[in-house]
Amino acid sequence: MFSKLLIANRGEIARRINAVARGMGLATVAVYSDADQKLPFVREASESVRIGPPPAKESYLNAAAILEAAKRTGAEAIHPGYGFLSESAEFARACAEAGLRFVGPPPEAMARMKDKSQARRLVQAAGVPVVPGSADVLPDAAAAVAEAERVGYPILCKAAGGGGGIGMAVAKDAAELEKAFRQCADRARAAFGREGVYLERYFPAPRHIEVQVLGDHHGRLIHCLERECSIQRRHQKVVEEAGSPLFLGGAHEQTRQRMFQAALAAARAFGYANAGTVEFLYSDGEFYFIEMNARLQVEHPVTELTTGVDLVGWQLRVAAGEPISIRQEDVRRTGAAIEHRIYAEDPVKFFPSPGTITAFRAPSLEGVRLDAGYEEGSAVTPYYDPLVAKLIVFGASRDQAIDRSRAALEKLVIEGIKTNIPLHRRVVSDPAFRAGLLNTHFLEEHARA
Ligand code: MV4
Repeated sequence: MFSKLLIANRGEIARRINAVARGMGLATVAVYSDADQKLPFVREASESVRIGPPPAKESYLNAAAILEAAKRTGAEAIHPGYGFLSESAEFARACAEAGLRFVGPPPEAMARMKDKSQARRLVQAAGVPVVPGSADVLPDAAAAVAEAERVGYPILCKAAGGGGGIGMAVAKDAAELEKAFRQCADRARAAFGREGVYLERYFPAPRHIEVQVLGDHHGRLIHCLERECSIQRRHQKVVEEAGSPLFLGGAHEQTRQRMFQAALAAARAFGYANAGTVEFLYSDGEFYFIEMNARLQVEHPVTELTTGVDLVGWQLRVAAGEPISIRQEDVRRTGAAIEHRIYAEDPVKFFPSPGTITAFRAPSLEGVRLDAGYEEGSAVTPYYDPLVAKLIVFGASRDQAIDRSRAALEKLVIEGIKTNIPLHRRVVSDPAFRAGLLNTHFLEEHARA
């Protein structure tokens, strides 16, 4: 194991990685922008290095400054967290060239996943079910219309350079597809500098279910069961659970097992190692691969709490070259866990709501944990993701987890900024949520103010 880890991230995930690393006896280096100097993640690390002004491009995305900080402090490994440089194959390569361990998959695997159309082809060839769609990106709107005749409407145009829903455009017929194709290409060019667009049959109200995988550099690969992340707004997840309520009481067990096998096959096709997530859509009894994420996910704690697998700890051990010693048959779920993402946003208009947190009181309740990037007196600035905290709740059953969530959300106090806590209170009081009747449009139909 290496002895000093640089954490190339901020907020709650930097604190979480720091806590795990320190617990394993490692020294840690925090890097921070001028906007974050007073945040707890900076203070809690063994040492800290300023990397630049507030804009992410000049700080948390500034690979040169981060590598320089690693060199100066003698760090031997870099954990990128999520977002920022976590899915950059170039950064992973630059780490290797600088003699540093990148805590993540091999750069080659990251490169294979980056183009979402190429990723589709690759996993399909490995026998993984994908959404019916085009085999490749299409040269123009006319080619898209021709291809759509084969695939069938409604059609969803997706940006190959993207992922996470950026640039997607729906079309119900050929006339709409002409427009949707151009719109998607334009958005892709603006967001990623590449305009490749591919087609998929559009599912109007799918569930989003994902499978956690964990591989090492010795050919071992396991999955750590599923999470359901259907409750989202504009591609921002809001509530995540382990396991999926779809599978409560042993329902659809064969489908679930096939999904796990598909996730392993996809990860193998990419040559994956370290922690990753394979995303599926589920609709009418069938599941379909949509993309794989080459990083630790925001919602990983619900998997840790229900399987007992220390994902961050294993990320570090795998990066140090250790083999995974967990056997697949020993990965079993106990209980249920729910994560509520608390965002600094206006609960009605959903605008970001920066400001200073004047009161921050976490509930002290059985099975309840708050992973926060901020504390009382902290400034939430407009430069980064509006996530201020994750309320993570464990219960022996899903019903108990929901009851605990309700109690915790009643007690949770964050003042000085607007947050979406009221939205979470409505979600956990909604009969459809209790019944596990989820899809990606849940918030348009339920838990309304
Ligand atoms: C879809 C879809 C319906 N049909 N693909 C959005 C994020 C990206 N990872 C894939 N996404 C979707 N792909 C087909 N063919 C609906 C979504 C989608 C979605 C997926 C997961 C979680 C939330 C979502 C919200 C809206 C749309």
